Amino acid sequence: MTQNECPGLDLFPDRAPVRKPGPASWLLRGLALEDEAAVLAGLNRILSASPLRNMTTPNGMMSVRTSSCGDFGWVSDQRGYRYAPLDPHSSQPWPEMPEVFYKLAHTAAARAGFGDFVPDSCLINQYAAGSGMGLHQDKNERSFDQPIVSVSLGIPAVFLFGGMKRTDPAVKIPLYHGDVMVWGDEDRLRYHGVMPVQPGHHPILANHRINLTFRKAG
Ligand code: MD6
Ligand code: FE
Repeated sequence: MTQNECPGLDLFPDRAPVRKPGPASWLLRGLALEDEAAVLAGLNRILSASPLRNMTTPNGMMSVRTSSCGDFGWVSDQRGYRYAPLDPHSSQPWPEMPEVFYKLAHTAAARAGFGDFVPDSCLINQYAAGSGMGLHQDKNERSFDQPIVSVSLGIPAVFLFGGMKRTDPAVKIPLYHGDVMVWGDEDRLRYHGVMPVQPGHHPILANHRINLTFRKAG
């Protein structure tokens, strides 16, 4: 059925189950809700082993707090960004990626046409009201053949999805608890960012937004 045969479909375009903000970009609304309890349990387990912390970048302190799981964690300091096999706080390997995280990332990628996504890194970002992330490209990974899978939990945020140049216009995509974004192929190096998060309350994650970003880093 086309949208014309089903006019109700575009009444709430914001809440449509699937949106395509680019030729190889997908927004899968609520996909993470299918395994919500297991995902939140996995998150708690990771954060008790590798707690959230404010990392520094060459431009100063980040407003989001971060941790990681999987074979590689995303780390940043005055020297810049990179993937590292050990948590610099504990000098231990990052917590193992929970099976439910892996399954969610793999399923999301497959729905977006990336059938062989094998993430080895999951970055966890925690946003409080006022935290955001400037427009940037994800280009620290060894190969750009694999997509990025980004899971939103907790209070909503507005995702900025731009073009291949920093100055290209960006579309604003509101992301809610359970939404999953996937981008790859010709969209893999698109600029993206997160607008400063508005104050809010979520029944489980209270006044925070959590973002899980899955990648094949190594
Ligand atoms: C987000 N994060 O937190 C999106 N990219 O919703 C990112 O896009 C990101 O946190 C590269 C490195 C770290 C990040
Ligand atoms: Fe990014």
